[in-house]
Amino acid sequence: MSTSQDGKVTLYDLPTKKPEYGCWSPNVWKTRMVLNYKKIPYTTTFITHDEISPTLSALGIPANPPKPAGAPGPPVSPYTVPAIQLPDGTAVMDSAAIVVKLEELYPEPGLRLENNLHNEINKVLGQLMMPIMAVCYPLIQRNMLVPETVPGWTVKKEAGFGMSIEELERTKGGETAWSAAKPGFESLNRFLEEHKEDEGPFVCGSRVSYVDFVVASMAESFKRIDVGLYERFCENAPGLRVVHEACAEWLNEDT
Ligand SMILES: N[C@@H](CCC(=O)N[C@@H](CS)C(=O)NCC(=O)O)C(=O)O
Repeated sequence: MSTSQDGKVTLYDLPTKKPEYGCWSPNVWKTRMVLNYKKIPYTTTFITHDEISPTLSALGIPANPPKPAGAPGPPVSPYTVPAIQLPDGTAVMDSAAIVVKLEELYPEPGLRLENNLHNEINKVLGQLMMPIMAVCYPLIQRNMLVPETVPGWTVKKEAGFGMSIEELERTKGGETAWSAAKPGFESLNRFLEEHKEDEGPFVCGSRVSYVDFVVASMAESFKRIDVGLYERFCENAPGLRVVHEACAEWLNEDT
């Protein structure tokens, strides 16, 4: 196992063709926000979709188990970002596993994982994102992906959706998607209200916890993918903008 020469964590992230941005993936933002918040020294290695499997398997990371047959959503890839390599050479994949590891190794400042709200909100966001994928995926394909990765990404996603990205957008995107997402937004709005301990801007009020990073990562990612997408989300869930803006200081470092 190779160890880091400089004592820094390595974060594996996805590049984008938008020159003004580094990180844009919501899942990678979750990890990056933890690193930024805890002020853990790190460097980023950007790897394209095609490079994810060879790079992460070479670090000794076991592959993700396949998604159970019939489970909703797109297929799970064997290797995904974020992944990190710690200074001692240990590598960890998956934002949920990474935050547990980083909280254990770098406990202060803490992220209140014991409140479990990050797991609860994942159910809410899962419901919300199901219809919105028909809006997001075409935008990701057009606006974000590095051109040489578009064909491979498209084949994989189209196999998951059982139709072309164009057909997905035409039949399930636009207003159809936003109408279908209404119950999801209602759940999100309820969630963003019901855990407040005081008037503060975070999910729990004035004290930040990891659930805020899950919310802010999604918002930041949408903003980078398409500002109209971000604004529409914030119109439907005004509390999203409040959490996102309250987390701004941990969204500064994106490369
Ligand atoms: N549960 C995982 C999901 C990670 C995930 O889906 N990452 C995407 C980027 S946002 C990815 O690596 N996709 C690569 C692929 O599908 O080939 C996490 O949060 O770490």
